[in-house]
Amino acid sequence: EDGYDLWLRYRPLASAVQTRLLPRATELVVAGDSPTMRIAAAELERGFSNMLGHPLPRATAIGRDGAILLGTPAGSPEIARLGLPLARLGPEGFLIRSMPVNGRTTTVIAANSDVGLLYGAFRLLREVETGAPTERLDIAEAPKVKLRLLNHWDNLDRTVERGYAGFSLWDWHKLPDYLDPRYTDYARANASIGINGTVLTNVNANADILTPAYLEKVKALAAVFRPYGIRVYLTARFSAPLEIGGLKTADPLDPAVRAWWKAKADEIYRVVPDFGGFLVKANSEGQPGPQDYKRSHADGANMLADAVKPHGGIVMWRAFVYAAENVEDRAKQAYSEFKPLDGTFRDNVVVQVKNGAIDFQPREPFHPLFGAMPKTPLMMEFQITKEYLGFATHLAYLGSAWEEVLKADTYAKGKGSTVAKVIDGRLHGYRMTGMAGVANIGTDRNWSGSHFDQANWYAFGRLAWDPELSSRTIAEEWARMTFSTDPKFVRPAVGMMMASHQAVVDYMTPLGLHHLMATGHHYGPGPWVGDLERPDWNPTYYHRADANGIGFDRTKTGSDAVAQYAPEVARSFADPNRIPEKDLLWFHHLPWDTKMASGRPLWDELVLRYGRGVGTVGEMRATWDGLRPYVDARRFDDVASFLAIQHKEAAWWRDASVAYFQSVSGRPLPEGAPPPPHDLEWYKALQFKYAPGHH
Ligand code: BDP
Repeated sequence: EDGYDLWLRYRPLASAVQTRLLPRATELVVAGDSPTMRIAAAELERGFSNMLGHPLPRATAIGRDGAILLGTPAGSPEIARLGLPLARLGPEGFLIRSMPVNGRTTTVIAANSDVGLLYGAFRLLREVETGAPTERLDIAEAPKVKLRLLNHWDNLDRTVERGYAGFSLWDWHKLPDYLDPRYTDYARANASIGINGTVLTNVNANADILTPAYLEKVKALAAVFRPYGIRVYLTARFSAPLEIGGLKTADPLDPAVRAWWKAKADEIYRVVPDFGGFLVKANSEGQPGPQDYKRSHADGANMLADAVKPHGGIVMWRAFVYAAENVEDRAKQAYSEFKPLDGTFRDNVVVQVKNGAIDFQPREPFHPLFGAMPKTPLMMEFQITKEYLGFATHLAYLGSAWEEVLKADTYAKGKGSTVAKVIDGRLHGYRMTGMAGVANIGTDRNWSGSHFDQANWYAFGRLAWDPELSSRTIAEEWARMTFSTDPKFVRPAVGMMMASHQAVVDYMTPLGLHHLMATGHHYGPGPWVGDLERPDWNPTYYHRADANGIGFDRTKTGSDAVAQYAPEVARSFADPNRIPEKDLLWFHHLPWDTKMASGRPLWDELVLRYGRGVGTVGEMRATWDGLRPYVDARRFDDVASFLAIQHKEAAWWRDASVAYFQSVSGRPLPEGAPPPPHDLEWYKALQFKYAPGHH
């Protein structure tokens, strides 16, 4: 196996399980017809026949016990007669129920829409694939979040910004005439986890995507994705009116500019009638935006929102902004910029906020905007691709990292005001809800660059469907479907996954440190870097280590970023004795001899954490070695090789970081901590022309 099949492998079940399940899958009755229903039916046939080793015959009406019946009340009087409680399941929910129909035991999959049926079909297959019993099913589910989107940072030349899984899937040259079968497989995989939208292009946008020739290609992709319930979105380059429109300005209040975008939106919707809308990165890291014309982010977003509004489109406006001229702590800038704009956005604008205030660091406290914009829908942006987590070769399961953020309590409306409740809209009654994941997918045979990175794509979809799911449960589902349902495999594999994110945090940026990666490509350690043109690009800006101590003071005596959080949260973050140790140096600059919870001085603790991270990777390797009997040879070897790379690089991170911080602290290593094998200059001199993202 090469990993192409993802979690949809449908391998034959153990014969005892097959014998038990066969009477529950004797025939398939599809009540109605549509492209989406045909896909759902084909998936059930494929899944059941492969797993049961027996074809699932089609029938036009229920003729025997053990039928699977699929349909909507609107499309089938037979389903309507069952009087199932579908109303509260909305347009994308589904119900799976074991019940008698026409006197025959039947498994009914019902929904209000065809795409609900497709989700239901995938769900039933998951039950079977994970080894759950299917005799007495009664499952009713609806997604808690409306926009469940992948963001592809794919350039039109098919390179992928921060991509570690090959080139972009979108073959612009051969589109629209040649439709790579992979587009269908992509849509199928996404639909299986409930993803219902995809932004095809990089946030660092190219206006060419909005020209007629490209729109024809976009139309072809949209047609492939449509029956899978997936809509297409594009990034809008704010200066497009200049670049492809022949205008002299892109000022959002200029009537000619507004007319240009309106006409452009009309044109897009003529080509792709169910186009989802625009995602915009503006006035951030050199991208053009409304502030180039002294207008606000709301002015820019609202202009685009007005253009797509008549067609039912939306605008996702990113809050990832920080400016070179701005001397304010970078962690504070997005809040400072956006909080005052709360309530000034059109009703079809949603502001897309990264999980933390800096930039997808291995660990960040939740972004202070969550809970702070009750009148503006905020959607979550997670990064699935592992830009700051060792790229594809390091095993880091991100479900647990995302769960940590979603469970964080903003206290915006008192205790229990979790980020999950902001995102699913319950806290503020948002009219729009969403979660975006920066995709880790490319042309690599295994899609994600590594087998275990498939779990992050999977976990993203599952959390977008329900932000309160447990990351452990998700990991278990995934491991069962992707590798083996044998508990002797599942338990250790999931244990390894659940420990993996903390391990990376420990060997890269323990105790709340952040942004210590090497310049540009972010491959490997660079805590010593302090000479970049912008202060807030330098690791030294973030760790502030000197002979006395380390950490960024974001309390009142420092940048006071804590004040951007609700008072309860701010008080806890501001108090070095109350703040969780994992976030300590994010908010505090502390002397090296500060006593930690362990009783050790901060310096010793820091060095030990670095070592602990490396140690955990060693344990992961040992765990994986023990799983050889349960995994096919190719995937086993792939994972083992990557774990060996991770182990080597974890040690490199630890050694280089310890060498550097020791040069600053001037302290001896704690007992038992091995000295780095090379001196600091050796680590600093390393060059990586081959690192992905090297310019
Ligand atoms: C940073 C990436 C950069 C992205 C930026 C963004 O290094 O490539 O363009 O985020 O999210 O993490 O816009």
